[in-house]
Amino acid sequence: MSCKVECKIRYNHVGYGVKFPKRFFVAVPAVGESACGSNMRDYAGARFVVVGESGALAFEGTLAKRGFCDYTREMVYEGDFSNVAAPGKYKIKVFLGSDEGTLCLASHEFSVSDEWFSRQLMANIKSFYFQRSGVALPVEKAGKWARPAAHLDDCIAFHAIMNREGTWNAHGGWYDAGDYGKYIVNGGVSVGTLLLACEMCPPEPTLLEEIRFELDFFLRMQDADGGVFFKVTPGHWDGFMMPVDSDVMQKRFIMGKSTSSTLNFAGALAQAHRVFQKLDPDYAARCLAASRRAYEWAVQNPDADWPHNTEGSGGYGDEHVEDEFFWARAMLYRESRDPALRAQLPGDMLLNPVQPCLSWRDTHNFGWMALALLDAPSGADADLQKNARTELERISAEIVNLHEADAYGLSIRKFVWGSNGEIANHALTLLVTYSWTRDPKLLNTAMELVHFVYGRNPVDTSFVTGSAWSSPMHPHHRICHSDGVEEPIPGLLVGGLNNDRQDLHRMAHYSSDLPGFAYTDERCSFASNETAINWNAPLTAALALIRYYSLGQNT
Ligand code: 9MR
Repeated sequence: MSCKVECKIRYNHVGYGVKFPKRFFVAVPAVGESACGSNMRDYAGARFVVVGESGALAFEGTLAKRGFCDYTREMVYEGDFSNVAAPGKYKIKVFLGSDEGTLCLASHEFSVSDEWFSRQLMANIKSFYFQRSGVALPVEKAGKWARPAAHLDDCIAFHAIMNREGTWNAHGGWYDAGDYGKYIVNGGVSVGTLLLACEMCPPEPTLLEEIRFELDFFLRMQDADGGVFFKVTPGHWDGFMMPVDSDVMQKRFIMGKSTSSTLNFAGALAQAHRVFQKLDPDYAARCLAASRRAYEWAVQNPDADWPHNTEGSGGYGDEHVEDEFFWARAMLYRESRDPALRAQLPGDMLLNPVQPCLSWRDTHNFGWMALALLDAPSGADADLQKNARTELERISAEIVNLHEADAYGLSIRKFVWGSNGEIANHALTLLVTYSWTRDPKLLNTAMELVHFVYGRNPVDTSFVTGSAWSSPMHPHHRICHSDGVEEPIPGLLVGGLNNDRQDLHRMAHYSSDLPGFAYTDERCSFASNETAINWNAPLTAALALIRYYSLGQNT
């Protein structure tokens, strides 16, 4: 017998790590009648079981109340089955009936394993490969998502707003999201986030390849004077067509050269020096020199505006570049120990307080993390590092407190465009702090946040394409909708809950007005169902670090 009211079971649809706490939720709406009893009924103490593949009982327990969720108007209960530690496939069954023993809820099969960290990590890394622009993706690597080279961008004109003759080679790099734009602001935070994972744990070779693909594009985007162009944009927004067809329809242009894009470049390229130093010293030196030239340009041009043009590509307009200056200076200082840069860091720290997370707009934490991860600091640098670590510890404690106070275990308090990226970024902040504190609470909370992304959420969706039975099938992603393949490209994280619903005019069908249900798996829903590299990057980094710190190895 199943439940007539919408009592819902919420769990990670992919799985739980062997050594981690394992919790699922039962959510009971605050309005309406229930076959399991009225809404006022307290389900604390209701029985649940966890069964293995053969149906054998693996665990038996009772629900405990977590609290009321105001963004879904549900009472949320929790079942803890952390004791199930044997790797395998399991299902949860919950008995909510007034008549003891009545089954109301059952989960799909999920795994208890450490293997899924690697599986999802590799899918995430591969999604950056699928975002490659300008090159063919052969069948041997891309399977049914193979496609021919298009958008070569190796000889494109400057957009009319730049009033500049000639052409430029802006070949390569990743498409930003579901659109075909290539942006330095946003490319910077994405590649910087992935570089962070690479400097904190031994990197996957394929991840390094992808990072280098983007960095090569970055290097091409630097002008002769050191400034860095803002973006490569099509003249108009592309329809839902493949890149080869877009090439037939319209031209692409270089647009803008701003302080923000130049500093994104400087920060990311200085960090690239750190990661590639041992692997390819010449390349690393080239990255560092390019970073320095970009930084000098930004110092000379601190108010160079971004192109206020959103016909064909997104804005990524940022009025505050103090945080980008901090990012660039801290990363450059770490690589060069230049005293002139050092002298400005205390001021940067005052001006750019630590944040719960990174975003394309707020890059403060790259500065804080660079200083927290200084190697072998001595004298005044040791104080700098101590200060940075203390601040990151403070913000991490806040994230943990927010997580503990929320019925779904979330540390964010608003659902904005790309909330899944924000959640993954909170996890990343915790994991960076974990790298020196080794406080298990930080690692466990990071994992709890990741559970939301993979299904333990109010909309019962594992937000990464191809990850589970509930994954998005209709992401707002041009290639996914025009490649003739039914399944979307795997490993793409969609934006997720977004209570601002900027796509209502496109007839997106949200199931409820409540913030906690502001997601719809429809192509038109660019506000909740688009994918973007800056959301995928922190999830990739979080998975790599969770795997590394929980298994102490890379497999
Ligand atoms: O992620 C961006 C979000 O923070 C902004 O509010 C939104 C509107 O400016 O733009 C989002 O970024 C989009 C970009 O402008 C164009 N490519 C797709 C990005 C994800 O939707």
